[in-house]
Amino acid sequence: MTNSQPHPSTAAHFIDGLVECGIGHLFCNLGTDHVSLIEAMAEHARRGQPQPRVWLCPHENVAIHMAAGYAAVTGRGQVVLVHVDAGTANAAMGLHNLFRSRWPVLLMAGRSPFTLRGELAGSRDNYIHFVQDLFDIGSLVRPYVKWEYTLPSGVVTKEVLRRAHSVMHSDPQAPVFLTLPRETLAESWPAERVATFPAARYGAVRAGGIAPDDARRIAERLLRAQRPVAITSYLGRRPEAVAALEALALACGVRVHEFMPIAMNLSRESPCFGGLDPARAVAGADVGLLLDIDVPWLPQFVQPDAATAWIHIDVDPLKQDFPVWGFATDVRLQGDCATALTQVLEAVHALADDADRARMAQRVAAWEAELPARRAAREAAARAPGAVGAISPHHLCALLNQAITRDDIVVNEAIRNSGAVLQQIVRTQPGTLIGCAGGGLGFSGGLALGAKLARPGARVLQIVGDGSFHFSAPTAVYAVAQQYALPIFTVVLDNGGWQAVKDAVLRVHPSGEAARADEFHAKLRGEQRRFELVAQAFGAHGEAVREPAELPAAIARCVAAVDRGQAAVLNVAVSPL
Ligand SMILES: Cc1ncc(C[n+]2csc(CCOP(=O)(O)OP(=O)(O)O)c2C)c(N)n1
Ligand SMILES: [Mg+2]
Repeated sequence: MTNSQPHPSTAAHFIDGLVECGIGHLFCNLGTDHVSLIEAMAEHARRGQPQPRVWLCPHENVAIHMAAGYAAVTGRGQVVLVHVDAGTANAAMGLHNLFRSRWPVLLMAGRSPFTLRGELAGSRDNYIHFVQDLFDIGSLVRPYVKWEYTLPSGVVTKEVLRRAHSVMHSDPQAPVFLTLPRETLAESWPAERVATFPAARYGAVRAGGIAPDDARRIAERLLRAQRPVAITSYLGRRPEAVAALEALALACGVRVHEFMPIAMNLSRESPCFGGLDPARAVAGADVGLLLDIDVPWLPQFVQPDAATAWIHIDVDPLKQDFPVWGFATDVRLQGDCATALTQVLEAVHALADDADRARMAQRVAAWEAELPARRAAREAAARAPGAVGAISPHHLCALLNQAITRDDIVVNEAIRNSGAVLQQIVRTQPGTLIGCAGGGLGFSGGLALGAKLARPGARVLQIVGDGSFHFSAPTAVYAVAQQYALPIFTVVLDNGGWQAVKDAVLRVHPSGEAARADEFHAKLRGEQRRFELVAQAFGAHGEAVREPAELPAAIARCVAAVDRGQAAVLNVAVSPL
């Protein structure tokens, strides 16, 4: 409320609406469109009124992924504020990642003023207001959101915010987009005209369980199966689902596999954990569970047995946002895996007899007996340290595994070295692995910052390819780490460029001209590749290692830096492409 305005501005109502939605953080990159919000925040602060905390992110790529990291760890949707079309365009790639990962984030952008001559407060007063006005700002992000809107009037501010919040939180979760015209934010409304919309009556719609008959039929099939398997990627986004999966796998002797996991779905120490190779999962399976997964295998390389019965339980089984999908299933059920698998387990308990229980226990015991050999194979893969300038990623990741605790969080953007990360850094606790289901590189810095903000007591280890590090807007990442004391530990796997691009060429043209010439246009090799200095420029501890023997001490120094509150970047020269 300013002297000239007897009532609070829409921007002030907007901040109150965010608080009513339980939004505690605003991940922001601001501009001329946000003037009334900035003013209202100052007024709120002066009056001691509650408002979300502002986290300034010098690049939108960081803001959008930081919000996503926080949402991934807490399960609570977050809000990002960016500048008109320019900020929206910068955030759009991140929005692709959030959409594919089903992370709930409300992206908001201001709109250029629509009045030119001072007709209303907030009217155009700057050159850029003419060039940043476009017909269809939503078109920049429409493929990546499930709801978009423009705030039409301050009087509905809280209704629109609640709607955005409830839609993004409803299953399957996804980002939403809201634009805020500058004059609308500036207009004032008496408090009694701006109604409140409580979650109790306007809140999200969550996926539930499955029909009891379906649960019973699945239980019967699992009890009859000789070789039941499950494949998942994102079931572990709900920690409760991890316990439900483990209990069902133990009760029914189900081998659980992952393909492209973006969460910790089952403890890697569980006897039921079957690894990351879908070819091994499908071979000989008689009953298969597809649980919260978008791509269970690559059909060009993996063909399941025709005789396998596939049961698909997923918060999003239709995959409506995939133009083609193409995985044949016999039973398709939409539901929350934590609830559905608990229902199936209860049916199993009701149906199983002593003979069933003994058979399952025997199957699990056989896997239990394989655990030492599995550990030995993992250690063997990590033993050879590699050479100077060509350090083995498995060796490095095994050392990192020793340096962190089971509750620390690993953010994986290791691309072609993801196998080493997933195999050597043994995750056993729900919520300790964050990957990204999208294909937009440069997500891990922001995700790591968001995870650190959400769980300050955990170390957050970001493992990122050199190419992906370039995409992550690293100066912005370490600027945020410094400004807000969010000490993340980044390990850059520098293999001299884009292994993924080289591998892609070789898959399609294995003995073509590019292979013969060894020219894949994938090498990034200037004379200096000092990723650690980028971070040092913004107050982080930075080290580079080319010599395998120097790794343990370097890792220890980085961990010590992180533990005293300073971000750290370890730039490791791994086997080059
Ligand atoms: C924003 C974006 N641009 C380009 C690509 C295409 N792309 C996929 S993987 C890759 C290389 C990644 O390099 P790096 O992070 O070093 O991992 P590596 O392949 O070396 O393991 C590129 C350029 C992409 N996925 N996203
Ligand atoms: Mg690389």
